[in-house]
Amino acid sequence: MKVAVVGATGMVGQVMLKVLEERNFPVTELIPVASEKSVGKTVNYKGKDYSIVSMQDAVEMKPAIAIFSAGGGTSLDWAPKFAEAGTFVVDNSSAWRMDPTKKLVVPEINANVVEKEDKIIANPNCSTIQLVMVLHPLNQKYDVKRVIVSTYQSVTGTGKNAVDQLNAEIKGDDSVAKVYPYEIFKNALPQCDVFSDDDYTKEELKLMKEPKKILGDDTFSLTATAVRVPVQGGHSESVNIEFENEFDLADVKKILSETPGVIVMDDVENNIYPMPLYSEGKDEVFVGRIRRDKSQPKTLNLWIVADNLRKGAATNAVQIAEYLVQKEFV
Ligand code: 11C
Repeated sequence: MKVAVVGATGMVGQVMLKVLEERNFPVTELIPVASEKSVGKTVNYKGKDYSIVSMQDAVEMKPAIAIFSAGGGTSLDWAPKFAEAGTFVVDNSSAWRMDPTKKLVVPEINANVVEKEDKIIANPNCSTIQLVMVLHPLNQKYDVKRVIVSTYQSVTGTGKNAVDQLNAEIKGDDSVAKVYPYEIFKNALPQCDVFSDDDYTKEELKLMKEPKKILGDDTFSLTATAVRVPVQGGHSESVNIEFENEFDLADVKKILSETPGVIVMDDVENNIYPMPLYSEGKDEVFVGRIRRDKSQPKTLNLWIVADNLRKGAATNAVQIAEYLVQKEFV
């Protein structure tokens, strides 16, 4: 089938191509799409070079699926044009996520909400995906009441220029343009993305809104502080979860260890816990440091880590595309 990857030269786009290849997605013709300045250049997919085409040309080629990772503005402008041409769009930007007419999907949790008529399907924010992969099974069993999440987000979440900033600062090179308002090396910035009028960052607002839509449950509350740290890849989250019901710690660990896509790494006697360095390149969500919050009843602390470019972006998007194939929507 014809598959377009929009934003094919970007960090997420490159991982999308890798994930499509690794998972042997049934691509018969790849249509890489990027900005005008990249048109005519090539990207390699399964050992073959494919020429990058413009948006308009890609729409006219009528791909079955277009996986977008090219920013919110591009998605707002172009996703409807692909959809009108009959293409299913899986969109990795924030453009459509909270639109009530669009589905926001983590396949392990709510793939069943997708219908054939849903031509534009939203992929959640990276820090949301790893959070809900753990929250969902626990919510089903113990009913989440309130979540407090603090993130430690890697620079790949910002993009290539941020990786360049970190690497330049590590080398003591001052010539590279700064993406962040401050140095990121040897630092921690309590700011991911820009601030909104209410003094929360956009990233925090995504974390506070998207989980309810994915879980189809607005009965719990959620608050977030998102922090950028000098880590190259892999987002980490310290999460405090209060439940409506009393829980059993061994059962919590059992539930999580039986959740597809989640790996429990929790053996503190042997210093075993998830870390971003070891999540890089992996598709699973890792959870550890699972323990009771001693300050109040029915409350749990845990630590979640995942590769933000894989399960947090490309892998989840490709899984949505796989669901469309599985349901024979394409
Ligand atoms: C970050 N989570 O780490 C962001 C990157 O809405 O898809 C992804 C932004 C998004 O800064």
